[in-house]
Amino acid sequence: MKQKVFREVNGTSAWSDILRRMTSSAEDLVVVGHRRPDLDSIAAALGYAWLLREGGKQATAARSGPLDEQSAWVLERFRLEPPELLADAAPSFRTITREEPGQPPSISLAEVIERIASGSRAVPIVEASGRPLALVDARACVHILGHAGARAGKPGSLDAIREGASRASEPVMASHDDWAAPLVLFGADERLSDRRSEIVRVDPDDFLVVDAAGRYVGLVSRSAILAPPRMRLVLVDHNEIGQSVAGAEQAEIVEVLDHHRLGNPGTLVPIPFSVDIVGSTATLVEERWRHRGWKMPAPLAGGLLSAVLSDTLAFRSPTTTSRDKEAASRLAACACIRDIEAFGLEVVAAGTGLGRRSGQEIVEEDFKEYDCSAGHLVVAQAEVRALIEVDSRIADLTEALERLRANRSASIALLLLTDPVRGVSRLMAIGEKRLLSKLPYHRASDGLWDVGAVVSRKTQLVPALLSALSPD
Ligand SMILES: [Mn+2]
Repeated sequence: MKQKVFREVNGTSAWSDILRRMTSSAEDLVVVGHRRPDLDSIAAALGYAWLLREGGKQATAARSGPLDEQSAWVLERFRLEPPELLADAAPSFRTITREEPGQPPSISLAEVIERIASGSRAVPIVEASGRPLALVDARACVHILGHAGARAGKPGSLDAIREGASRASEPVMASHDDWAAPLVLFGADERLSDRRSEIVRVDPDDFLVVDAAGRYVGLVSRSAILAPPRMRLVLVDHNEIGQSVAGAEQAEIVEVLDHHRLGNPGTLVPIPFSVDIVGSTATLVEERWRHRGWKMPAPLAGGLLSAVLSDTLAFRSPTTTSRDKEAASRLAACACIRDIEAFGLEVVAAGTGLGRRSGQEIVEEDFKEYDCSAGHLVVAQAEVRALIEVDSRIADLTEALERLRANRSASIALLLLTDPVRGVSRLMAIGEKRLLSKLPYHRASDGLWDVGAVVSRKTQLVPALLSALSPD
């Protein structure tokens, strides 16, 4: 993996600033592709976020996982910055934290009251090390006054308040044990939904937020915890929540631009929703640019061209449409790529192959699940540099596929091993014998099925499987 274009910024200041901004304004959009992103998800997110920004919107491209080798190669080839890594789209405490300067343990009750009188809702008391000790709000101040003066009379009487006030220059922490409630601390990167129930049982309206090392970060209010602003997601190259970034179910889906089967969640309000039968989402992004009549930046055109070529296996996949080819030729002209065919093979060859990845990484990188009357199917796909690469990996891939089948409680699990350059595949399958015997392909001596020129799981393998396994 090329470190140069591999920027993990989630959780650090740059991305957390973006995160906070993204959830603070109704205008901010996050454009994100599917989990285990491929080049189409990466390029479509960049290209569509760019288009939205050209149109005057605030949009940030994100990715829901690490860059694969092909995407890293393409981004470097065209000097494109990768989308930001978005690990979780659910609202976290960080997204609603407000700044309130921490005060030293020596601060007096009088100084705390002065801060509250001038607008602070609560005053955090923080050690020099950053560890928070207490949060003093108006309710606590009144309690301290009444308690301090209780010896001079009934709490709340004039005598008691005068006596309490005479001690207001003492450090507020001196009487800490008398007034402090148990300290509730929230981690900046914790999901609100994981800890929301804890505030039901306690009184305060404000709470302390700490970082992973336990250092004070800021305050959150009860009202923000109960009704947080939600991240506004534009989904590209997928529409199913199950394939989306973690926490997407807690975000607001504001638009979908995709070329896959439908499996979308309902929305409360109508949203722009575009799913079209083309070979890549990058094609749809190019068409949007063209319809606006805007000139696309050359590096972006290069990235989108690569995505069209990657998803269509350089036009060899049966999912390829004339619209993909037309979009590719316009993108190639813009990116100054003269020989699309040759460049397409370069892009496809930049894919990983099996390489040094473990069997488990290979089978789990890209699998989809299907239900039919014969049972539950899990169908993984991996690209190889050449089919011969498979020979030395049959044992560990079989073992990994068996584990995947057990984990997903599937009747059978299949792994389509595709050589995209030559346009051929071999199929590995394990599971219930009654189903394996129905596979519509010839089984070779190595135990794998020879599926010939099948390269598309979506349009070739799965339809053939489903009709063979459950003929009705
Ligand atoms: Mn795609």
